[in-house]
Amino acid sequence: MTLQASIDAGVTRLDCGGRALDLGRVGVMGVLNVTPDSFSDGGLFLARDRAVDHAIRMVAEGAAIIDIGGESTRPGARGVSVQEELDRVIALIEALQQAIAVPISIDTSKPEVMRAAVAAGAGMINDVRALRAPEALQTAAQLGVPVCLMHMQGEPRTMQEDPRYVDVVQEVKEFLRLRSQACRDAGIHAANIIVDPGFGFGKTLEHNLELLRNLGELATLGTPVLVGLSRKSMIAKVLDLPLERRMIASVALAVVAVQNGANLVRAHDVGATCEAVRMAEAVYRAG
Ligand code: 8Y7
Repeated sequence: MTLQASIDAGVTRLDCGGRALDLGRVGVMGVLNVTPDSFSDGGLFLARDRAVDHAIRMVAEGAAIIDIGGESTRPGARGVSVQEELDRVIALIEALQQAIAVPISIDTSKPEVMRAAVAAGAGMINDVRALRAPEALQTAAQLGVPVCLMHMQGEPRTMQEDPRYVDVVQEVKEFLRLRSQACRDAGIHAANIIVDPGFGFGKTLEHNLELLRNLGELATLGTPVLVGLSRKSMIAKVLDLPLERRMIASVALAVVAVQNGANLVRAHDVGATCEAVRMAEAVYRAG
């Protein structure tokens, strides 16, 4: 059965470590930020409480899954150690697992973090490096949870310096096809693979716009498509707006993504994104 056929039949439900993620409708993935500075002082518990409260609010606003990550992948960012990443996310996942009922996704590229996060209650691996780190593929296969494979050209520290493609849509699609194949070869169930073009990860504004315009090409891979457009600098490049004023444009981009076939939308402003996504779905996925 093709993805669209199973969605139409209402049987596309991912098992995220015992929690269901229903892909029969477009899901919003709420971004839970882990602020590193708050963990280096006595504010540790306060920060954790605030993060849990924020996750509870995002779920109330309609989030289908919460994504939590301890490594900054912003352009220019340097890597963090395994221990640092574990310190930032594991106790928070344990607390979240009690506080919310939707699946929790762990945004990491490190096998050690994947293992500890799934043991703590995470039910999906969201890897901006598409399981290319040593042992990441085998670890994800062993853990048996769904994986999101994202395309990135280069590494966060340098990826925005001079991104180049001959044909960005075909190159991203081919990368995702090959990584999906590698996952299946490693024993990851085909139904547990999600792909993501990685907006802003080694891409110019033109690359990002072309990918969004042609998102339907990725949907032909037969795998659910996740997109992350929320508050990204491509908005600043068009509108020259600071981070805190990018919600309306983010929501507009989410609508375009749904129009072009996205199944999951990663967003900071969950309530607004859910309303827009539901409305776009009513128009484009009728019947
Ligand atoms: C994405 C992401 C980020 C994205 C997926 C930001 C962790 C940068 N962006 N994961 N992560 N897709 N799958 O601006 O686009 O949120 S971090």
